This record gives sequence, C-alpha cells and structure tokens, in this order.
Amino acid sequence: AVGTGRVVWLTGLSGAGKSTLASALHAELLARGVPTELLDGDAVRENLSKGLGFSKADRDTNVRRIGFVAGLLAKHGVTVLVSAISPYAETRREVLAGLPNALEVFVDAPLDVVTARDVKGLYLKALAGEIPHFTGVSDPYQAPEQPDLHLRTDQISVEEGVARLLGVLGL
Ligand code: GGZ
Repeated sequence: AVGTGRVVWLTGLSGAGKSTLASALHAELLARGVPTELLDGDAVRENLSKGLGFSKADRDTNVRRIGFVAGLLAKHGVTVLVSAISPYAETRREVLAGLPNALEVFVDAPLDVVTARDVKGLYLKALAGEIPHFTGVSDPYQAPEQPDLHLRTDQISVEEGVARLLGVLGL
C-alpha cells in the first residue's frame, strides 16, 4: 500500500503569497514525480464551497471541507497543498489535528505590505468600507503561534520559499 501523503497547509492574509508558493511547490513536486494535488482557496470556493461567504461559520465550514478532502487524498499517498486564509487558529488546530501528517505554514507578509501590493484591489475596497468582513481589515486573522514553517514573503523570494517548503518536507 502507498504511505500516507503529507498535507502542507498554507495560512495567511489575502495577497501574502499562499497561492503563488503553493503552485510553485506543486510544479516542483510534479517535476520530481511526486503525486500531489493543490486545494486552492479560490478554486475551492468556486466548486466545493460554492455559495459560502466570509462569516466565521462559513469560513470554518470551508476550512473543514478542505481538511476533509485533504485527508482523503493524503490517505492515498498524495502530497496535498492547501492554500486558504483559514484565519481562525482553533479551527486550523482542530482540522490539522485530524490529519495524520500535516504541516502548518505561516505565509506572512505584514498588512501594510499586502495593502500596498493590493494585487486584486480588494484592500482598497475593504479600507473604503466596501467589503464587510475582509480579513485583516474588518475581520480577524489569527496568526499561528507555533507554525512548522514561517515564511516572510516580503523578505524572501518565491524560489527560496519553495526551497524551505521542500526542506520541511524532507525533499
Ligand atoms: C478575505 C476575501 C473576502 C473577504 C473575497 N475576506 O486573495 P484572494 O481574494 O484571491 O483570496 C481571498 C479569498 C479568500 O478565500 P479563502 O477560502 O482562502 O478564505 S477562508 O479560508 O477564510 O475561508 C480573497 C477573496 O477570497 N475574498 N472576500 N471578505 N478574502
């Protein structure tokens, strides 16, 4: 039988670089022939979690659904890369504790940096009061206290981030 796959759970603010790192790591793992799957917040919300909003209850439901699917994939030896804000520490703890082989990765860029980047223009809207419950502006983000890996994406390159992720995976 195949061994249990790892789950790499990337948490952090919108625009911190979770998706960028997850897709770069995904490409690297594929190139090495490692069976891997990407569960990205945006794609999940268009499919598995379609219709959910950004209340605490809906975010927790989203995070639990992602955890459930990650567990199914990992059971079959797939390395699962999760990219979701997953802002509530207790919900992350609960979901990650239910996965046998999970690593919590804090994808960290300070709020002023993600606000300045504002890739999608969401921070500008949120700061103008046009998006209620926007993480980091009008909704909480509870950073991990003891992440397995802490990546300051305003200080390191994507390549360095991927190298450090491979490092914690022992690859
Ligand atoms: C946070 C929001 C919000 C609000 C829309 N708060 O950077 P993005 O645009 O592409 O990714 C964000 C995504 C957040 O979905 P997640 O599934 O990762 O969130 S959670 O884990 O909390 O369930 C952002 C966009 O959706 N977005 N409204 N109010 N991000």
